[in-house]
Amino acid sequence: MGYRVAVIGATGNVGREVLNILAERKFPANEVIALASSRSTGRELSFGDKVLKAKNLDNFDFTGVDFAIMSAGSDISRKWAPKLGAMGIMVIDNSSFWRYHSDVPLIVPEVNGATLDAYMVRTNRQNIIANPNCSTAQLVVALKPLHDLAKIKRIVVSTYQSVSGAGKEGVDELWNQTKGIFVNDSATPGKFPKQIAFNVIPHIDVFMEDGYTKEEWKVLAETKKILDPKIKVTCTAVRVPVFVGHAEAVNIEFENSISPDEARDALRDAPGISVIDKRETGGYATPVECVGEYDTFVSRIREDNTVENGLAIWIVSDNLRKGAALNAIQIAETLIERNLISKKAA
Ligand code: 11C
Repeated sequence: MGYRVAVIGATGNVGREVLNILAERKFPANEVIALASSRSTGRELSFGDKVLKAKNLDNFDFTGVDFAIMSAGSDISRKWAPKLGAMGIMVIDNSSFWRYHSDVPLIVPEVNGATLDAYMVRTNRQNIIANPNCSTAQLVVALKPLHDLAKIKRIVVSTYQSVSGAGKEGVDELWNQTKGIFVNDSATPGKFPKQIAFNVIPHIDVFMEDGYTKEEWKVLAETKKILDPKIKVTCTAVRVPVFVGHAEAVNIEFENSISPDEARDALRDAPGISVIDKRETGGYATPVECVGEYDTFVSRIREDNTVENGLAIWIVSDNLRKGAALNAIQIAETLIERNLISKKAA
């Protein structure tokens, strides 16, 4: 007998990846239920070699459900997560709504999965676990082994984020603008503030008072919450005309000395990381090669000699997988592995 898993927002980019990955990893589920808004009810979705029909979230009876994996945006998470959590369902939430609440854990299993033990023995827990923003997830996976080795003081991050981070509308807009320019030289912005085809846009999410964008602030706030609040973080987040896969150029300043070789060895030994770093033409990872992969790829590991103990690295990962769906499922797997959840239907 396995777990009952409700996938909320199952028809979106991330929800469909959640279904794919649950099937691929043979998650121990005896039932997976695809839930969506009334507008998408009845839509057929692939789940391994089966097809699931999306059910209406508003009418669904959650009795007996063990996990709710939510990827339906902040408004739905704000409304539903506390109700489901109060029913004893473990809610794993992909939206940003709960991430910054001090009593909600923000988890990347390879980095801080062990903190779930303390959370799950707390009597006042809300049963809500937050999944980070895609650009943070891959960043902290790569930083963790380096922080353990030489203590990170400061990072400067520049992101190169694919359009799938902005949902299906973002993917459609890049496709339509690319075709439009090829056919008759027209590209109408809609989802993105400027033309995205054959362009890059230094603006993701809303602007904040200090001139940074919310996406840049998320990288800062989430890195501190997941990895270490003492690390200083500055970020420039940029949208690029790539369908799937976020890349990041990161300059890291350490407290202690660390060579590129030491960093490479530590990264090779760390979970969830593939090092591709040949220092030759093509000897590095790019977004198209990481689509559909679980790992975070680290390349271009070299000294940054503008600071005392500095390294520069390049990080690439599938933003719909490690950045969202995969990480959420790994959180559920971590709860099971650490004996932190029992099946309701068992
Ligand atoms: C993007 N990183 O690429 C965003 C998408 O806070 O979960 C994810 C937003 C979030 O546009």
